Amino acid sequence: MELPDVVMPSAGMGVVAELIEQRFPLHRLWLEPDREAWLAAHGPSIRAVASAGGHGRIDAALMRRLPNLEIVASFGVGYDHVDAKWAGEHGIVVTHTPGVLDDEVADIAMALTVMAVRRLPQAERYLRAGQWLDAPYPLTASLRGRTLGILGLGRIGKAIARRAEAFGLAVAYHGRRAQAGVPYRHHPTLIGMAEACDILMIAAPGGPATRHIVNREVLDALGPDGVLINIARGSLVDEQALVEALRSGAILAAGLDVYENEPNILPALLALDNVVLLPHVGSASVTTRHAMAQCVIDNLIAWAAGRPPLTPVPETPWRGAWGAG
Ligand code: 8YV
Repeated sequence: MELPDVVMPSAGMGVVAELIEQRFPLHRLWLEPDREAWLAAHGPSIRAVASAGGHGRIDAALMRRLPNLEIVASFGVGYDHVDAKWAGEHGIVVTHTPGVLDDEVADIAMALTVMAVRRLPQAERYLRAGQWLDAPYPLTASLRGRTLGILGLGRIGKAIARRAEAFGLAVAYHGRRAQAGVPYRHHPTLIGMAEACDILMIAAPGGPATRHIVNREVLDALGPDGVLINIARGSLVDEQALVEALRSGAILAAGLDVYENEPNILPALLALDNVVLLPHVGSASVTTRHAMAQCVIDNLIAWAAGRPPLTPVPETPWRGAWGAG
């Protein structure tokens, strides 16, 4: 069987390209000196695109240049960088890498929570600066008696909820509808949950439908003892409103792993002392990134063999092998 060529539009995680290359002829589009000329010459023969994460978009403009495209195998559980709606409308299947990263990301969610509430990065800086020699580190807020409200109780949200229970936190969630068999309190509105909880944990997908849903009103509802944690996508938060809320004391603190315009961080956020900032490392362990990369490859292998891809996104259900009717 002749193996189909795979195009990777942007660099992202090196491990993805390495694994693909062991199986398929791979074209690294970002290394082409004239991308447009390459697409004009080779676009019609390309049936598969792989995304290795990072910040490259796979939009309609790119997919139009590949008129015989059948699959976009994307790295990461979130796929807001892929225009999946357009792909679905044009018979292209998009796959992502759910499940393999839930525990890793949930660990970081809890780590950020403890770091933000107990001011651990600040405490470490205090020690390194020799200030402990002069006085003990100031007392902080506590997790005791607090309620964690999860925005988006999907696979990752549930992994966070299990950890939060072990921490002794009360757990609630907001999503479009109450989920059967879930022991946590459901809040039909985000503002209602923000009012009722102390820590607002964002674990919902990015994209236009959720853009800036954590806004000034939600942050005000969270209140002066409230803490915002985001391990999902920066686009869900109005960052200007967050800066204002942190500056004015409208909320106590925040812990962020993701940003609206990453890797560019608002200078105003960098200047604040009551926010903990991580460089999008939720899933970034060798083990988990490797499992995610393997999931990208497994989807491509299944598709190339005419089998259903393993993890298509809901917008692009598998409709059978190309030409199978
Ligand atoms: C990755 C992620 O860091 O899975 C996701 O949606 O955000 C992360 O696990 C990202 O895909 C790498 O660009």
